[in-house]
Amino acid sequence: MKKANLLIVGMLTFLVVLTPILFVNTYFLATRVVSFETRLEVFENLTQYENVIFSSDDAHVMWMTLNYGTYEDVSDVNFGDSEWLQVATSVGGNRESRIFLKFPLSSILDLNIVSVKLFLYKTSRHASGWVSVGNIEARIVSNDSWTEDTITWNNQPEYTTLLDVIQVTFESNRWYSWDVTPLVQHDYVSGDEYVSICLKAENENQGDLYRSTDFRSSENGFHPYLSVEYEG
Ligand SMILES: [Ca+2]
Ligand SMILES: [Ca+2]
Repeated sequence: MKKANLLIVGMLTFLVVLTPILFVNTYFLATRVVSFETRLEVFENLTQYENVIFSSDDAHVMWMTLNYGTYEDVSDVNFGDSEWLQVATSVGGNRESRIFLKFPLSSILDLNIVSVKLFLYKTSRHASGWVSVGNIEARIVSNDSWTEDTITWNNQPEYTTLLDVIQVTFESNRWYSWDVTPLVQHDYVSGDEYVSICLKAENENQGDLYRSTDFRSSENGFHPYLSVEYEG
């Protein structure tokens, strides 16, 4: 009798403990499936257009970061396989991040390009206590020899002419775009194989103390892309 009681108590305890664990696990699995379906929808919507060019390389480079109260030099670290692309700047000088993107021009159809827009998906992810980076510039990078597996803060290619600047909203989750038409027209006419673009804070080392904005990288399902519009 006692043994049977113990067995029942044991089974009840097991169920009470196990049910919430199973529920939480199912919830997370369901969330993951939904997010995967959303990504697939994004890709299906995009790939039906022949005027979409996905990046071949995407990475951010970072100068220095404050890690649990101590400075860790990451200026030689490569972040090419990161799920995030970060633009950051801080007056205190404990972090500067820039994004570098490269796109193949082999799928450009003809010369009659009317407009080319660069799209990246921004997330609300940010370090605690940091605010939005505010305005983000797209700049020309003429050197296409960098790769996402080797680029670091210390070996980043030089950026030059400003292409476009846009304001991003803090904690927003959505696509943002920059007009990069002149660079793509120029490089395509010059017979260049790639366009390279740098995204950086408009005012590095000015304004609020800590500013950062994260986008999703190609490793995170929302691939940065160019949308090309042709004449006629
Ligand atoms: Ca990457
Ligand atoms: Ca180029």
